[in-house]
Amino acid sequence: MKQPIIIDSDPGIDDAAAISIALNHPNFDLRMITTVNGNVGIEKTTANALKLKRFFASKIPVHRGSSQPLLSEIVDASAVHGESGMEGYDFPEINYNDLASTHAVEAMRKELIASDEPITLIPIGPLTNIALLLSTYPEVKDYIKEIVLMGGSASRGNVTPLAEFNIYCDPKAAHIVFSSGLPMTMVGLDVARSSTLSHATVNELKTLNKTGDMLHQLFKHYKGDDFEKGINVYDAYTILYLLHPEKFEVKEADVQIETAGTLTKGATVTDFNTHFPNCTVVMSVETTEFKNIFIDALTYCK
Ligand SMILES: [Ca+2]
Repeated sequence: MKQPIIIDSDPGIDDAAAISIALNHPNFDLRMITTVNGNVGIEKTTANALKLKRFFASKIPVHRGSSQPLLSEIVDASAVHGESGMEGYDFPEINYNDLASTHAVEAMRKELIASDEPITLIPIGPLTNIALLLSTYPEVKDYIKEIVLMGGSASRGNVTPLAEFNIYCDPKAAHIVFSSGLPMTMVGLDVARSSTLSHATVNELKTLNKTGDMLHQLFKHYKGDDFEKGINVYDAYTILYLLHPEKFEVKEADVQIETAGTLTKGATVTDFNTHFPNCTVVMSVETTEFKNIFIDALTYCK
């Protein structure tokens, strides 16, 4: 049975990998892509989502969302993803007629309450849109199956010693989402670090299909990792976890967000000894298994 999902994203090179699979894999019923300020500003992340929509000639609606975090200052990651946020591939020209007119938060609310079955939300950027959705329309919680997000870390961070980028960008939003009481799965740096895609695997993508070629060119411009040593396709782990949860090691934990710390802002404080877990933390996946499920998922793309 197809899993109904909504992707909330700030594309983003690794977002492009996640979206490619979500748009094309027969196990998913992707209802919409919503965009958020994150890796780059909202105009660019929205343009990048529209580039992917064009690339796949997809009918899935793209809705623009929040242009800044709830309270914190904007931080971006153009140093990692390039000036446009998805540097390295010559995408077809976008057409703003492809952009849906409704705001992301309104569109998610409408889709959720009209859905016959609960929908899984997959945030792969800062959690601003999801926090606004849950605080503005708490009644939508009844229509959300679970939230499977890319963000956080049970150990070290990447943007600061203790904070991962998506959570660091909007810690207040993350706090709202993690305290929502909804079933949560944190797909963070722990699992991404457990199974880096090797340089050889990334090179295999080149000849896999058109999508593999597109991703290979984007990955070459990804400055977050050393391309020669291999890369982490962070956001794609959410989608691959939903396809093959049995391949991943998980642990239950209580995860709280540090919103006020001066050195620790955005840390996901993860307690595995709690009797009151609020979150499933995805810890690891075996490297060869991960490579196989990633490549297999991409074979459904053009
Ligand atoms: Ca992202």
